[in-house]
Amino acid sequence: MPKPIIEVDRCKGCELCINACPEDVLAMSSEINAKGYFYPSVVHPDDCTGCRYCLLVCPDTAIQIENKGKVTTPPEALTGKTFSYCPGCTHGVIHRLVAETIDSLGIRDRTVGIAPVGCSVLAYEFFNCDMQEASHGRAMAVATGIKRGRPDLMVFTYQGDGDLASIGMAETIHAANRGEKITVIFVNNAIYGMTGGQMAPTTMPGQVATTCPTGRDVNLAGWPIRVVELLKTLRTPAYLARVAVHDPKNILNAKKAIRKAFKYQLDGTCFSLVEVLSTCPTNWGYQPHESCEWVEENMVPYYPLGEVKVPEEVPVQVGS
Ligand SMILES: Cc1ncc(C[n+]2csc(CCOP(=O)(O)OP(=O)(O)O)c2C)c(N)n1
Repeated sequence: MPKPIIEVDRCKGCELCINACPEDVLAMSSEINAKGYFYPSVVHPDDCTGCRYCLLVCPDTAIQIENKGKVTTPPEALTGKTFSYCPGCTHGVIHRLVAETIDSLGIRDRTVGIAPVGCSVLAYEFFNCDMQEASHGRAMAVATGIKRGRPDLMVFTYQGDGDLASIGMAETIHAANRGEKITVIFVNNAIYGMTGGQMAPTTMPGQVATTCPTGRDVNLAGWPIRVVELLKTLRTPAYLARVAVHDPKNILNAKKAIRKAFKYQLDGTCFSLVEVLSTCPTNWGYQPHESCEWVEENMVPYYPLGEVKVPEEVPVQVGS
C-alpha cells in the first residue's frame, strides 16, 4: 500500500497537503516540530491511493511517498537545504519543478541559474547547480552574457514580477526581442514579496498592498500587465506560456511547460519564458489554502493559462 512519509522538521505547517488529499489520509497533529510548527501526520494510511497530491503541493519538499518498498526522493538539483520562504509560499513548489526538469534532462552539470533580488534571492542555496546573483531586474542581462559566452550551458533566470515586470521590464522586452537563447521562469505572485507587500505591475485591480491600502486603482496605477501577451507581440520569442501552481492538476501542467521551456533551449531554439501564477500568503494576508483559492478566483480569470506562443518548426508534444 502507498503511504506518505512526512519529514517533520522540514514542514512549516501550511496544511496544503491536508487540503489536497482527496482521501483525508492526513490530519494536523497536536505536536510541534523543531521549528515550532504544527505538522501533519498520517491518520488513515490504508486510504492512501498513492496519487502524490500531497507531495506535489508541499512547498517544502517535506513529503515523500512510499510504494511497494520504494520511496520517492527529492530532486538532485535541489541541495536539500530548507527553503527560507514563508509557510505556504509556492516559490518552493516552483523550485521543485525546475529542479525535477533539470534532473530529468540530465543537465545539472551544465546548468546555470540566475536569481536576482526578491524572495528567491537565496535560490543559490537551494538549487544544486551553478548559480549567479544579479542585481534587481538585471537577470536577463546577466543570462545574456553567460549564454553568449558559453552557448553550451543551459541558462535560466528565476524572477519575480517586481523584478521582471517593473524594474527589469526593459531588460525583459529587449532580451526577448533579441531572441536570447535563455529560459525564463517568471514567478507572478501579484506583489513585491520580499520588501513587505508593495504594489507590483501585476497586482490585481482592487487588491490591497502597502502602497495601495484601499486597493489598486486602475485609474491611477493602470491595469495589471499581462507579460506573456505583451511579449507575444514581438516576433522573436519562441515559447511563451502561463501556468499556475495552486492545485495538483495545475502543478502537473506547470511541470510540462517548464520542461518544454528548458527543452527548447536545449534544442537551440531561442528565448522561452514560463509565467507561473504563484501565491504570497504573508503579504496577501490569507491562509495558504485561501491564497490558492484566490489565485483560482482572481488571477486565473485575468491571466489566462496556457501556451501563448510555441515554436513553429519544433514538434510540440507537452511532456515529451
Ligand atoms: C535597485 C533596487 N531597487 C529596489 C530594491 C528593493 N527590492 C528588493 S526585492 C524587491 C521586489 C521583489 O519583488 P518580486 O520581484 O515580485 O519578488 P518576490 O519577492 O515577490 O518573490 C524590491 C523592490 C533593490 N533591492 N534594488
